[in-house]
Amino acid sequence: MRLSRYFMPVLKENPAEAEIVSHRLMLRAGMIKQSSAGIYSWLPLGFKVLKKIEDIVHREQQRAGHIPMLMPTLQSADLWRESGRYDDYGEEMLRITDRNGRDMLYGPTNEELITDIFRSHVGSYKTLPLTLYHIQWKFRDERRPRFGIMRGREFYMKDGYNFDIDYDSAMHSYNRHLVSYLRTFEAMGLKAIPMRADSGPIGGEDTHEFLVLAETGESEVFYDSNILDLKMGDRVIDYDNWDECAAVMKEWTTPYARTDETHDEALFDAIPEDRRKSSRGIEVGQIFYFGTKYSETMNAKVQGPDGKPAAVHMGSHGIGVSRLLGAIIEASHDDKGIIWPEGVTPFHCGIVNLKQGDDEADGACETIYAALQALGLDPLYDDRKERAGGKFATMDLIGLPWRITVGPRGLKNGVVELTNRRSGESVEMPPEDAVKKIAEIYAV
Ligand code: P5A
Repeated sequence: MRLSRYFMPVLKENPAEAEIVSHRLMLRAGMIKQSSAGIYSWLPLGFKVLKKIEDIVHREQQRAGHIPMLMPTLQSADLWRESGRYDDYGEEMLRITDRNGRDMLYGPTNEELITDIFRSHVGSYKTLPLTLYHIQWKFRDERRPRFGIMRGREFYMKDGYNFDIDYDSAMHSYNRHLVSYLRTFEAMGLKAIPMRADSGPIGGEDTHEFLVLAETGESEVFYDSNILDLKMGDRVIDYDNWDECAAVMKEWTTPYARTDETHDEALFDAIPEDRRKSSRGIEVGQIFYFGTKYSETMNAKVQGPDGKPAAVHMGSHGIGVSRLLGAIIEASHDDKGIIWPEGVTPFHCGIVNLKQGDDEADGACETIYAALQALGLDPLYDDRKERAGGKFATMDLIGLPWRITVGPRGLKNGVVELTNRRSGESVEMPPEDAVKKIAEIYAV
């Protein structure tokens, strides 16, 4: 993309309404625009990162054997009356009446809708286990939408639902989700810690939240610092292997890690003092096992192996896809702007032309731009007639992990400069080597 033809309305001033750094930087980088309280338009740069995050979520879900689909945003109130949650959900639910006077709602979550789909089409335990998921907009009429897309009213969520014949199989689904979530967050360059939590309006007893540590987080968390050393890395996981998934679950849930809702002082005090940590965290995902809560009330039964009807065991599993942008920025920025991890960056690298209009500089930039594109990479070429300082400030603000700087002085010696956004380190090299280096980084 050529910046001169892109739509990236960068703000020079700090927007007064932004209380936390991620909100401020997303507004300043022209990624989002508020349309009303807690509801945002995703401008091209923000939309690009949202899609990158969504792609990682899809990839890891499908690796785990979960099946993608799409359910609507608007749901019939009748299904929620069946489960008993229509009244329970309270003021967070946006209720709508259609032209025929039918009660509808903008879905805050989809347990009822998926249970209805399941009971309409599945009659036998032989179809199980089954996990369906989608990534769809949700609406929760939060009392205090704040921090930009971090606590929105309209937000983008991955929500998945498992159907199993019994408790043991459902526990494997729970463990499998935990493993896939660990991998998902790591692929985004995030450390998200699973913590025993409270199930709230979704219900059930077993639930873990995934928290990214950040001062601006809304949750108070307590943990054993040993958990920070754990990593999924590139280990190969057989998602059908119950023991393997259970072992990962055990590894990650053995060190103490809880939110304030389930915090246990006695257990916490048993940890050696130097490892006892408390801080704030951003909840980027949550997994639930709630057994037959919905299958009983909504009569979602299948014929079991003994020929008798059995209510299926269910869980639901959510990732805050839009919230993740904020969480990543909170975890990865400096005083100049965002620093995107390579896995989610909107463009693979920036190209800064220090002297737009200079034949040699323009020519070298065009060659680099074309070479990167030919490799299937997506560079952002700042081809505007602007001062170098302004171009650097924009690149730093929008946080592309790599920048290639091209100017007449370097070109005289046959070199351009490759700069890492995080370390600030610059290395001079011939233009072809810079392209090769970027290709290596993104393994193309
Ligand atoms: C699990 C999937 C559920 O709704 N039902 C379907 C279960 N879980 S949850 O924890 O309530 O939400 C899942 C994730 O969505 C994000 N989230 C939000 N993001 C932005 N703005 C909000 N107002 C908001 N509310 C929830 C969180 O990341 C949460 O973990």
